[in-house]
Amino acid sequence: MLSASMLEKLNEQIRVEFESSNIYLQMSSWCAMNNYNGAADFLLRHSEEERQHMMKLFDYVNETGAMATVPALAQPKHEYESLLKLFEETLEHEKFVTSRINALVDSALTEKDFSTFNFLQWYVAEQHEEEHLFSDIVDKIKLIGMEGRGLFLIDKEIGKMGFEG
Ligand code: OFO
Repeated sequence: MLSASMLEKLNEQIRVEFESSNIYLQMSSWCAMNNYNGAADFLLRHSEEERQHMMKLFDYVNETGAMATVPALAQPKHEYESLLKLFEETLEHEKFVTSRINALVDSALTEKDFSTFNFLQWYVAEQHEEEHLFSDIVDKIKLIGMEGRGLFLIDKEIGKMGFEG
């Protein structure tokens, strides 16, 4: 059984994952409009992954007998200076999500809520993967550069990334 404070925190994390899904969906749209079709596909897939992260939390909360709540969501920003800036923002966003997961793990441990602590380990591993993935993309864009053919190649490369989830 979840404590009232743990329920509130898990519902808040549901909102964070839901917003992540929408942020990446909006980014995908910006990429499609700017003809970065590889990045658009990648971000669309990632948006779906974030929805799955949200649903995993949603199911967990409901399985405990408490009620997961569907949150109100802020509209994501929809203007980006460049593909590099956009992916730098994804990396910053994932670091923010990691800090939220870490705070949740800390609360679960403090409360001796070992079931939630155990459940959250999946997210700890996932955040490690995601920070690595986005940091890799930012490094690749910087390395290949955004001039002419470089931009075409990096977009193609991004389109192939992250399929393993
Ligand atoms: Fe991209 O992170 Fe969810 O958890």
